[in-house]
Amino acid sequence: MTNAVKEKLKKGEPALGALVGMYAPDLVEMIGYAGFDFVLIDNEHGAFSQREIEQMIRAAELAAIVPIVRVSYDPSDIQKALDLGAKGIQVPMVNTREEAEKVVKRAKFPPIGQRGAAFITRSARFGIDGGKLYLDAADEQTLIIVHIETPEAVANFAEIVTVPGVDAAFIGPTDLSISLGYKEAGASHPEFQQVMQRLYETARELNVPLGNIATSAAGVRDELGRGTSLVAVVTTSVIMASLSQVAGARDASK
Ligand code: 3PY
Repeated sequence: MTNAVKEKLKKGEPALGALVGMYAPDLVEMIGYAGFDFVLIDNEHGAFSQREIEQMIRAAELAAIVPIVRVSYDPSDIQKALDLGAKGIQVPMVNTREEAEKVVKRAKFPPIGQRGAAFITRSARFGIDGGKLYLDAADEQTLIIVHIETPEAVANFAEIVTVPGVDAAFIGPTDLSISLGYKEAGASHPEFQQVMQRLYETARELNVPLGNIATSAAGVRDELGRGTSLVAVVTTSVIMASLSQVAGARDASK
């Protein structure tokens, strides 16, 4: 059991993923065949049943990409996502070191954490090998990503990202720009970009991989250019831009 995204981050290589907030296993397969490294199944803003998350994870495995679940705020969601076979979790609104420590505790088995163990889960291959292989490998292979999206999280950034077990921090530019008061200009506001710049510098100094979203190929190039380690393309934005462009062809031909 390996986690190709975690391996890339360890080697200092960026990983490219796609954020999907709707139940669409076919789309997950397409993302894999298109060459992405991971799918970020967004159960913070998307509406999935646990069974649907399981099917999205299965599709990711089929297409050989790493399934990461952005869980909801409910703590039991971390356990459920990992038991269903997620190879990583992204936890929204982590604002303090204590919250980051709680996330690690929920995601790792004793003695490191308090994740409940069962040998019969899908992630443990339903106990076919006694589940032991999974228990041995899971803590090592599970990717733990904390979401930085409030002023409080920015103030506590260094303390949050240095919690042992946290593998990466992910910026939420929409939430962060709104909560910092840049609702109108959004993430493009120059002062917001300065905040981002400082987060990038601190992450570099601490050698912590940073993630961010992108909504286009140009956005992906920009993110990779500034050293973003985990780039998640928002599939809804890409699909809507593409649909709008195609629909626009009708108006252009009038
Ligand atoms: C945000 O931009 O706030 C997000 O949550 C996207 O990851």
